[in-house]
Amino acid sequence: MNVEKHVEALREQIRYHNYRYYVLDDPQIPDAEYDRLLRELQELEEEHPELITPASPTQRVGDKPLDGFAEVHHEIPMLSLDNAFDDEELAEFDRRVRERLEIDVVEYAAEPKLDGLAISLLYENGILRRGATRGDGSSGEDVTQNVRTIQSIPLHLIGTDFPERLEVRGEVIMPHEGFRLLNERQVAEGNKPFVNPRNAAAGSLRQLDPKVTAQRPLEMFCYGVGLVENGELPDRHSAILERLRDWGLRVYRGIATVRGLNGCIDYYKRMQQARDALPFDIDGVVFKVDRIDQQQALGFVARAPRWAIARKFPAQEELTTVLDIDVQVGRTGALTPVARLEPVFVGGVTVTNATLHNEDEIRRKDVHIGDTVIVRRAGDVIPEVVSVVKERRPKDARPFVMPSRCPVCGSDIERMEGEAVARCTGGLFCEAQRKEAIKHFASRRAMDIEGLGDKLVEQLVDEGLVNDVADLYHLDIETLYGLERMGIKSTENLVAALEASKQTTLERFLFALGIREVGEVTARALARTFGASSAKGLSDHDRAQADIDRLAKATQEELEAIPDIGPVVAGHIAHFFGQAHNRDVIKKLLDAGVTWPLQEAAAAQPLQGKTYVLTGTLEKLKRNDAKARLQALGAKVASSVSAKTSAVIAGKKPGSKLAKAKRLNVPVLSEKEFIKLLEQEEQKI
Ligand code: 5U1
Repeated sequence: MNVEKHVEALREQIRYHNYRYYVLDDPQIPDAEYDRLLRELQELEEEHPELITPASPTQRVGDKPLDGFAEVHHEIPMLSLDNAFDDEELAEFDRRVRERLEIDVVEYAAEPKLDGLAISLLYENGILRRGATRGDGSSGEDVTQNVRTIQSIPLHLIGTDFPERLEVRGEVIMPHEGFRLLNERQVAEGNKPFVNPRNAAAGSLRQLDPKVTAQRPLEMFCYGVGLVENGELPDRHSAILERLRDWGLRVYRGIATVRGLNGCIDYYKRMQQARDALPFDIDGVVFKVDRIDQQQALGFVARAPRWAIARKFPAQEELTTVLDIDVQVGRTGALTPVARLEPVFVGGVTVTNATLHNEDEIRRKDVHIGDTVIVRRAGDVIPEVVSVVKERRPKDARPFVMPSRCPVCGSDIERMEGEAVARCTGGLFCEAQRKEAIKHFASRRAMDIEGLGDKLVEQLVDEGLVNDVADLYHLDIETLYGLERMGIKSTENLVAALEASKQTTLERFLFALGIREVGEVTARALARTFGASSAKGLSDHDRAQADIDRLAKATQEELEAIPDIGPVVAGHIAHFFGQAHNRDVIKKLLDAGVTWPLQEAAAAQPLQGKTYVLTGTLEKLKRNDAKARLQALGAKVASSVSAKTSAVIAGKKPGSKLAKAKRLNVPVLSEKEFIKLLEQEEQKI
């Protein structure tokens, strides 16, 4: 094959794999193979620069920053959408459509309404020529250089049956995870974080330097067409979207066609439920009359079509005022400033408090008592203050001052260097910490004491009936019956739940103790190491005590040898068991009958907490077998290399992962070394 043909064949393959990855969400080849194709193309283009075309997949990022954005006139205006804020308004819309079309039932295409930035893409003969913002609907800004950097936007459509000129419209968004990482980077580099993913997406697309945009995790979903010249499109909106997908454009998977108002309401409910699990923000759903001839018959009013409507979700952000700022003390003594708010309906509930996280966050957001703020409540996430509307700050607004003593127990407050969190030093002397420790102990993933809710814990501590977690096991019917909301049935149930919780597992027990930074994963690793010491001839009680004693005596070094445990966590564990009162409480718990079964160590997983990445071809092992053996040893197998990767296993013809591993100083194992590791670790189980 001559070079030109080879270059074109490579581009076609890359285009196809982009399509599999971004549009179908179903990659056909591993990342390493894709990287190899791209590298091969890059090398050929370096050798033959005359073959480079703007639509080549290597040419996404232009090298010259712009002085400004040129204006783009939209030949077909980019309309906006009318909104329906409740089912009645939606019913009104459906009634108007039916009356105008003189039909009984309308078929609608139903789509999520993505919360991003509307963009128009112009393709000429299948090649991306121009990307533009919506602007005021009749003219926007030319952001071609920037949209070209978005991987889910094809530079070249797939196939041949597309119109000669085709304008595709859709939304550019930033997914949550990318937004979180971007903001972490912004803060680390001393820049202001973005308020929400939409602002981040808009800010990223309006960068004059495309290299900056290329670093931003933007994605595009298409929802319609504008200009169409010399080419046929299907006669239904839903089929047009299918066609766009065939040409390599990304269209949201969950688009449906529904019948009539009831179909619309069902779809709305489904998307509302799905909303919190989606990886990006949506602020409603859009219903469009599906038949294009019916759309044409309906036409437009002012700036919106008569054939479409956005049914909006309840807002997740609202304005309200900060009445005061209190400080809450958590289980580990962490002090969290909480804004007491003028009640506001947001995200479907009335919100009266919002977390301000810590002192630095208050400074960064510059929140004063009396300020008007934007409050956000998304899904089940704790409401938070997003930002302050500075223009509305009243003259008598007061800055927040962090107390120098714990507001609950009066102990000193300390803030370690490099930590954002201030802590009460009172430990279990502090009533707030005690209450939180008991709530955590009883919680579902810890000792799972059903019926011991937060309110009851507070009552038990307030009335002096429970001082530490071990006191819970001395509660009886006489003590509990008659407390607030404790009738005979709930009392009996709670006593039974307390009894049942005594049979637990070592990992639950260790998690329940609430040792700082010992979450479930660390607790499991500790249980695997220290569970079921030498059990011969010991009673359940003594064996449990022996497990604890072994853990309590573990040196910092022994602890750090456990996967997932570093010096800081090892220090917290040693500190916890170094405190006599903690050892006393554990003894009281075991004396009360808390115990766990013996078999825990049987399932030891020596590579727990480790992550491996496989690259290249293994000669002796099948890749799936290698993966399964690693997983059986407790290791994770990841598809990309990061600084946290424990090692990269490099077979023959390794891909770019090997280079990345070297760059990040991640250990690299040959197949031989890898097999040795497997055999060595498998002997341990
Ligand atoms: N999903 C979707 N979002 N969205 C926004 N479809 C859609 N259509 C729009 C807009 C502004 O406008 C057309 C109906 C004109």
